[in-house]
Amino acid sequence: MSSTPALTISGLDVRAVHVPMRIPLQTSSGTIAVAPLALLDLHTAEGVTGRTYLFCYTPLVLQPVCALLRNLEPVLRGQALAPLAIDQALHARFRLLGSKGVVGMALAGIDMAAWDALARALGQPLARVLGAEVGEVPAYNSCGLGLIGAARAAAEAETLVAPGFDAIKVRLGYPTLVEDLEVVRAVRRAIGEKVRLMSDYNQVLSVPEAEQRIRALAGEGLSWIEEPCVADDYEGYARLRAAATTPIQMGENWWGPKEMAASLRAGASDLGMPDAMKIGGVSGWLQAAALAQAAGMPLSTHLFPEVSVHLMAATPTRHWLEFVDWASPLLAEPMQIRAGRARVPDRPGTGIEWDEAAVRRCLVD
Ligand code: SMN
Ligand code: MG
Repeated sequence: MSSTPALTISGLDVRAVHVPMRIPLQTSSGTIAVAPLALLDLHTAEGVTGRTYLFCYTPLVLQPVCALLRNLEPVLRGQALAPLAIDQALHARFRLLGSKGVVGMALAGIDMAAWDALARALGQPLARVLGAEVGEVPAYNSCGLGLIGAARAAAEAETLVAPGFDAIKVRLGYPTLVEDLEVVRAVRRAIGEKVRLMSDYNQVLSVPEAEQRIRALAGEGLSWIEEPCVADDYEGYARLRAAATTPIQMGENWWGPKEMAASLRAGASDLGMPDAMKIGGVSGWLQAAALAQAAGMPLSTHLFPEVSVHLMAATPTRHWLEFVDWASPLLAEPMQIRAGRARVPDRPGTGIEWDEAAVRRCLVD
């Protein structure tokens, strides 16, 4: 029997890029027109390189994330490529400071790159290494559809379903309930009854406001109402959920599986959608998937579709993959969605390869 040699980490290259977004996203906390991404290349002495990117939300955080990752390179060099062990050791190293925010982002990036390298070394798609089948998962188009008013939202919604999506997400949280309703109805008219429509408030309402708006939206056929209120008010969410008939969705702001567990204990939401980065990379996701399975909670993904498609395949309660094309301009083989479904790429690792010429054009550091 042949065995694959153990791998040893030999270095970490980190690059900062600003990627212009095809459709800028106006949210209730500002417009995102450029995706500030940290690109990671985790090298091994055996010649296998693991890759991933981190979405840093704002250019203000991109350099600190890259600086921390570069500071961690000497810690990683010489370590055996065992993602779970590395993840445990790095979290232990930051126990006194804590590992949310910038620290959590950096550790998740290392974890995702390490799992990619491991899967590449095994010559298998990450999903298969996680024990899953390499198949398809349902995906909704989450590009654009920010707070742009009813007329523009309706027109944009048509362009979002045109490539063959049968589900999209509209951002809400206009100054008034009347405007929220106008936008939902205009988008629904534009896409027809068959297309599923998710909605996202990005935490902008108070609990009493949310109660009122969720009640008013009850007849609009929304697949879910996401993050109506500040994300850590689990008790407030539990009250909303008890009164709501539309499923309440949250999870992109669970920093690690323990926060998810607390949210589940509080009964804060019907549905969950951890973010591959904030939940703690592949290692964190595996815990999240187990929590969701035990709780019987449908789990969707947040951003990072290239990695998340593998994670979804390995999630027993898989629900929807969130598709955004923000990293696509940098990828040699950007993700393709056909008939509303994302395929797990049948390539070793996650399948992320840089288009180096495109990366050079977007470099800021
Ligand atoms: C979102 C996520 C990241 C940046 C802007 C908006 C949104 C989503 O909450 O879930 O897509
Ligand atoms: Mg959201």
